[in-house]
Amino acid sequence: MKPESSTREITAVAGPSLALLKYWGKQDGGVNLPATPSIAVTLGGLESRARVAFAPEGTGDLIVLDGREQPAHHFAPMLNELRHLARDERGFVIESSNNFPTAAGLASSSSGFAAVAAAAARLLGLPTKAEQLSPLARIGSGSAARAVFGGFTLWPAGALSASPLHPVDFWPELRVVVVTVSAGAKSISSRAAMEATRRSSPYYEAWVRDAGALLEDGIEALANRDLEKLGVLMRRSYMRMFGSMLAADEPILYWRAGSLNALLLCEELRGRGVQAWETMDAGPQVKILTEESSVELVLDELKAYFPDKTPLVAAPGPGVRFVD
Ligand code: 2P0
Repeated sequence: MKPESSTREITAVAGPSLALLKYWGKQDGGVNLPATPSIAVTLGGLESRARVAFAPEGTGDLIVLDGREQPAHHFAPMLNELRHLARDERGFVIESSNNFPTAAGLASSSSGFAAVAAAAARLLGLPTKAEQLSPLARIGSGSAARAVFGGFTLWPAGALSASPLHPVDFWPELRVVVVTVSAGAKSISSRAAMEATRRSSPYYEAWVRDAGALLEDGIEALANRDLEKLGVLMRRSYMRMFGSMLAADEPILYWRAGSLNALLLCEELRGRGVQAWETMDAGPQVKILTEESSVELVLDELKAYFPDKTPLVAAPGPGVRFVD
């Protein structure tokens, strides 16, 4: 026991990691080892905030997210690893909140686990550089391995950690317009959906093979800040990811009618020469990559389809950080 630190609490903040090329499926032989390589951008303005303190002596972990108690076993693998590294058996009281919809396909688990990993590591006196947090955050949720870094990241297939590709100010004109088609929680968790795809989709192996083949071109398009080339690759990645899910038994369908409307709008905008390249994750939301100069136009056009919605506009954001 370290009684001197028992009243301390640490707060960390992280933004969600939006995959440009997707992680979908896990390799055997470890926790959340990705079957596919992914590249991603960490979003600014969308935030998960985690406040972590030690639990009263003799009590276990208590985790509350947006006011609701969470099943402790979701967090146990990561928190146990942190305790093991610090040789400290105390439980944690964790209060976490998001300033955007939780569990609806906005990658809240990436930012949430990144923030919890950072705050708990600091509370335990462990090192808290992003590269040290990445393999720990991964144990909580795969995409959190990327969310600890700001800017643009790479997470190779089978890797324990993600790594930074480009810093937050690498592409200042890039914007991500987030259309919240439906704010309810998703029907199936991404973890269960990934496993069902691996287990039952006849297209899973093809998906994994092809995802690897997209990587080199994706890294190059990003290095050149070539939104058109990157956009083409992003579409291949997410469409093929969903192709593998649709072929699962039972089929997995995260899309809603509004998702398709947003996709068709992007197609139409590109036909008019506007750089508007959409991607989707494990939920109905649509994220549109565009340039700052086209944001107003994209928002105006979206109004016709989504008159009662105000899309969020995010830019590349910083990695996990501590607040007083
Ligand atoms: C990604 N997604 O690359 C992909 C694309 C959703 C679609 O990572 O089981 O919450 O915790 O490792 O990271 C969402 O899945 O899954 C995700 P686990 P995670 O961002």
